Amino acid sequence: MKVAVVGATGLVGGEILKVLEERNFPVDEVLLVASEKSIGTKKTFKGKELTVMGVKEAIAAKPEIAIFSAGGSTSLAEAPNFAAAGITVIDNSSAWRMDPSKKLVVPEINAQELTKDDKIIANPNCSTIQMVVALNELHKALQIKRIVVSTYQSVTGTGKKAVDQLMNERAGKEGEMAYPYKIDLNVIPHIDVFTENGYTKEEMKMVKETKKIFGDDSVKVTATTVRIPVMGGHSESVNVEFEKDFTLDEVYAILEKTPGVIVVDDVKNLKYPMPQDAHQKDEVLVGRVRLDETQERTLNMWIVADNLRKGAATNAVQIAEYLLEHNLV
Ligand code: 11C
Repeated sequence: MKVAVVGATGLVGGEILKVLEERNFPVDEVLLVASEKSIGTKKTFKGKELTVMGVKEAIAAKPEIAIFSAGGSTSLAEAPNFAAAGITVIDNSSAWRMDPSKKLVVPEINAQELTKDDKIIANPNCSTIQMVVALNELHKALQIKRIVVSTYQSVTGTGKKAVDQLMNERAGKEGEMAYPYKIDLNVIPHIDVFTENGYTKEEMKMVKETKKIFGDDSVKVTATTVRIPVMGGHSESVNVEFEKDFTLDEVYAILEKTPGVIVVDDVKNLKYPMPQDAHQKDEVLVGRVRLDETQERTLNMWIVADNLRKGAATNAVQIAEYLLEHNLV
């Protein structure tokens, strides 16, 4: 099994290599792929030094799977070339997610939709993934009517330039700006570009991707996505209204058996999920679960996950694992 990691020098690319290694993904050869300016750069995988190559060389090497994390325009331009060569692409960008001919996959929820013919598979946005993983079993049992979500997103979601901006500001140093404003000691209610309706693209990703992953257009989602000066993970305050009645005990019982979820909810002992706890974990942490006292059949909850892990690299590697286990590549 040969796997190409396209965008290997980026933050998510680095995380994909770590996750492949940690999960002992059965790979004989990893091809590190990046843009012109990084060709020739060295990186280590399983103690071996590997040299970054360009896309043409990677396609010629015929890996079975290519995990892309190189941005939307590279995915649009290059994923079809890999697919045409018979290579299955798992793409982390937003390029293919809403294409009706492409599957948008969170393995715990809908990997069973995958077939051998899926040559470009979309990995959802990080803030969507952690929310749907936490809510999936509750949705199956109680049918979600409406979700109101506000996010508190780590600078790592933007990439290295944003991490550098935060660290430079903290150290009182000048440097390149990833955001239109200072991020340290600030909060920016703006992630990705603004769209016609006044929402940002990040907010609309949460609305549209949730419906597609659940395969249920009746689920209403409204989102406010916010960047905060944090690393380690994204946090979300989620208010969710269901069709069916429930008790809090039933909700905890469902969450405890939800694949990919760890319940961290013991406020008497000050236990609740935080990005510092989610960092480098593959699971989604859920806590602060309580009834919304202003409305029937409604819950408030707090959902935290490492956006570079389950929000990106881990989810992509889990898709690759599923393909392998089911002989789909
Ligand atoms: C962020 N969610 O935190 C973004 C990063 O559509 O895959 C991922 C963007 C995407 O800024």
